[in-house]
Amino acid sequence: MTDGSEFVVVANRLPVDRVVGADGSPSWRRSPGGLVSAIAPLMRRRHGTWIGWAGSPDERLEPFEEDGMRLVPVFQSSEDVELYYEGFSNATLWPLYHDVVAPPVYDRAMWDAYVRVNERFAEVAAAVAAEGSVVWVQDYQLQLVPAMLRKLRPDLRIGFFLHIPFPPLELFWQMPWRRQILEGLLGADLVGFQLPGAAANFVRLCARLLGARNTKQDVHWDDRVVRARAFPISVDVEELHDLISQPAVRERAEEIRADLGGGTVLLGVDRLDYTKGIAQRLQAFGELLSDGDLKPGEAVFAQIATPSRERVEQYQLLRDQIEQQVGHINGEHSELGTTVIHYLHTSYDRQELAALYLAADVMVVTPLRDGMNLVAKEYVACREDLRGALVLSEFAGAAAELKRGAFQVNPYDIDGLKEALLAAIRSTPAEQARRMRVMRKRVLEHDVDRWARSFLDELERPQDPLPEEQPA
Ligand code: ADQ
Repeated sequence: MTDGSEFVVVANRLPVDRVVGADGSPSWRRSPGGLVSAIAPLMRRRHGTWIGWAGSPDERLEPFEEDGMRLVPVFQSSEDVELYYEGFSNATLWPLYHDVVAPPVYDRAMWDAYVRVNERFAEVAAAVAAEGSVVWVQDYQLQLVPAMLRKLRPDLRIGFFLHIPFPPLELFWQMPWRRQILEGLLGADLVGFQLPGAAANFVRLCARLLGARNTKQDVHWDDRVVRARAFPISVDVEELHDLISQPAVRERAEEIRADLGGGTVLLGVDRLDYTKGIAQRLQAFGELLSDGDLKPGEAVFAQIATPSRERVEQYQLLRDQIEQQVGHINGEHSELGTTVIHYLHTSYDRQELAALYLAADVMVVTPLRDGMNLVAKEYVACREDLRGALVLSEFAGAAAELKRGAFQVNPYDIDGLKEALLAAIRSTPAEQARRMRVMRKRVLEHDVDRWARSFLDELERPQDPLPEEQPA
């Protein structure tokens, strides 16, 4: 145990994807994204280990080194993927934690798989962590790991961060295994959330459901103080700056604008997920064309939707719904040579994504509920030219930080959405610059590196003593 790792990250997925070269030989490539780039330098400095699934079911892999990190694969059978990942994680927890915008499935076999796979992750973490080291568990797929790991290794300092919203008591109460989930999280020393409201929901639930003593930000549990705090996640500002400084990316942005016909470019970039409010924003855009407020060619909507969770039923239904809607609006309003909505069901590399952000006059981010939403912050980070407008849902976590600069909307209010889209389309360069400056100040000062450091600083702060019990 003593020659184990001093810093361990536990996440559902490893931070690498398998790629197959031209000669057919497989290798690993670091996955894109802020979480990986924020944590990778810390990993190298602290001899870190990342524990997670490598992405292919039924495959047993040995630990390996990649990009200065030690990676330890956790096995998942096809059945585990179906019941634990697609099932309990994405058909139960995901909709429940996002305001039940789709009905959660409560299935006992899925729950059993969730327990079993969480146990497996905890066992692997217990085996690789050095005495007294720091273990950082990520996200909703692994909420039971903190308590399971503490039981195996009480010497560890355990942190947990939830990337998605944490629901209010009235919704969480539905969960048949509500007690077990709270007890799982309470195994951590620090439970991190995107927003203070989510941390408050958690503290309140622990008091009501478990009868745990608490202060505003702490829960007293099992002779320990468990801290609940907010750490709003952010983007890798430096990486985005490097991307948009590449001449090829700038040229590509010009090319995209020309290909889209020269009108005002509205852009949506999302995983194809029912929480993202894609249908609402397309409906608002379609109605602006029907009402005559916008003419075909005057504005064009590019909606990029990354394929996501394609074996989960709600996602298949959503894909059909969006494709029908796009077909309908294009059929009504497009003219020969002028398509009003460009819908691309595909994933792009970071260069292309940065070029799209530079090409967009209006970035449309309208989730019905979102833990944070990095796309909104990526757009802001890329607009060093102070041009462009952000239309942002008040139900995205990012709204707490960006509300002064964004055109804020309630995505359920289609008329309000139409007004905000028009206001953004018609905003002057001076107004755009004023708004963008405020948003950029926030994002540049609070990047993903600061997020990771502030979480770990709080986790490594010495334990608070448990306050004396007050006589009744
Ligand atoms: P997501 O729900 O995946 O994340 P988001 O925060 O927007 O949502 O992150 C998506 C990431 O994928 C962004 O970095 C974006 O650039 C990238 N991406 C999106 N579409 C893409 C495409 N077509 N091609 C390539 N890349 C694409 C969850 C929570 C969020 C929270 C994050 C981080 O749901 O609320 O902000 O985790 O904590």
